[in-house]
Amino acid sequence: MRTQVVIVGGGPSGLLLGQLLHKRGIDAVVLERKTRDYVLGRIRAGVLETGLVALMEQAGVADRLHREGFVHDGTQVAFNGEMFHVDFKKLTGTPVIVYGQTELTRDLYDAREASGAPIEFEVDDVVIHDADTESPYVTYRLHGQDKRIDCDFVAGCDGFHGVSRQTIPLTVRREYEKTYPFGWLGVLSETPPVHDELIYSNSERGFALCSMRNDHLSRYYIQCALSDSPEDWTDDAFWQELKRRLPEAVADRLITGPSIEKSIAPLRSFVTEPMRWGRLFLCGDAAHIVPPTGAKGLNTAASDVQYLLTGLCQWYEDGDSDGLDRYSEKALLRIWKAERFSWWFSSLLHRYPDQSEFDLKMQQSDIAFLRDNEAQQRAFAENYVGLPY
Ligand code: RFL
Ligand code: PHB
Repeated sequence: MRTQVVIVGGGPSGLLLGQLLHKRGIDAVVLERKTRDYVLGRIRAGVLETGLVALMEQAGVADRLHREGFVHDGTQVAFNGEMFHVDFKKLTGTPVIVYGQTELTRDLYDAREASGAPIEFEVDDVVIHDADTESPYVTYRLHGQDKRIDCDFVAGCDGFHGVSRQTIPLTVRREYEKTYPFGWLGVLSETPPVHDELIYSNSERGFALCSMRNDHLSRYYIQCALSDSPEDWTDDAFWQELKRRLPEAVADRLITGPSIEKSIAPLRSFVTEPMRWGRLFLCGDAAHIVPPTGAKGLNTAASDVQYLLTGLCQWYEDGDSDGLDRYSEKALLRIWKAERFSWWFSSLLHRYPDQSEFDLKMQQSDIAFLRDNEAQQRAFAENYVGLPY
């Protein structure tokens, strides 16, 4: 088989790229290791920048997002039992949209299915060959059969644990990583959200986040030890701990209920450079990871997709390689800024095991500065709603 672009990974990056290419008349085959239901069972991101929303519009898959997504004009930050508001709309003119990654991925799967564009699920042993030549190809196994696709380009959209990044030789690849000494315990519950905006809370017992998916579905997180497992936490223990980490007035309003999902995610900052090797281009979590504190993971994947789409369209439509040649440089410039923001916002809100009294004072005054200084709030808001592409 032959196609123009093989997309390894059918998560949000791969599906969005596939749909945008399809709209521009460029053929792609998506290869996904898991089943559709498995991918849709992963509860992840909830906050979309308007840049990602614009790409969903361009892909023709934004109708439900506009109908069901919540427009958030700001966010709440809590510390010392108080809470303050950062007004994104006033400071930047731009809101964010709260719409689950699960739903966005479902919309993209439905669109791919409706368009008849090829996607193979449950593929094994994907290997990318000759990426540093003009004739790359990809081999894999599907239901026990060996398959091969020849192509012009390979998009590595297979997440942090995928094969694409590993295809780039270690002599070329440079990796930057920071791990954090805690995780996030997340709970999804069929209860109304406690507030109409997200609440990011710094408390002496550790970080907490109140988020949502819709009017009757809430998503809450608390900082936990890396050694914890979800089974260690009964629903009761989770709700009690969450309440202790929120201002009293908020805790009193919190409606609790049985969890319908409970999981722990470690926090990591990670970037690989370059994001291109020959005709292989890395996109999304395959190339970089941020701690979820600034809600940047899915949104940085989207800017990669935009830069790669532009490069591929220039190549196919004008025979110009400039966009592809500059892909890695352009993508990384934006990625590192999102890495900085996510790292800073994480350091503002969590308790670290080795934090001294001095460190705590610094953290408290950093938050107070954000509360009291409009320039700082604007810088925060610009980062949160998404820096320009
Ligand atoms: P994904 O979603 O990991 O998808 C990669 C896909 O590739 C498949 N795959 C393979 N397929 C074929 N062959 C192989 N060898 C393969 N290896 C892997 C996988 O099965 C999978 O389907 O990466 P992608 O598409 O780059 O998307 C990235 C986002 O999923 C991620 O950045 C976000 O979820 C991060 N994130 C958040 N991002 C936001 O922008 N806003 C948020 O509010 C937000 N909250 C979060 C988050 C991530 C979290 N966790 C659990 C990591 C909250 C959490 C808790
Ligand atoms: C979520 O709703 O899952 C969510 C929201 C904001 C974040 C991280 C996760 O910063």
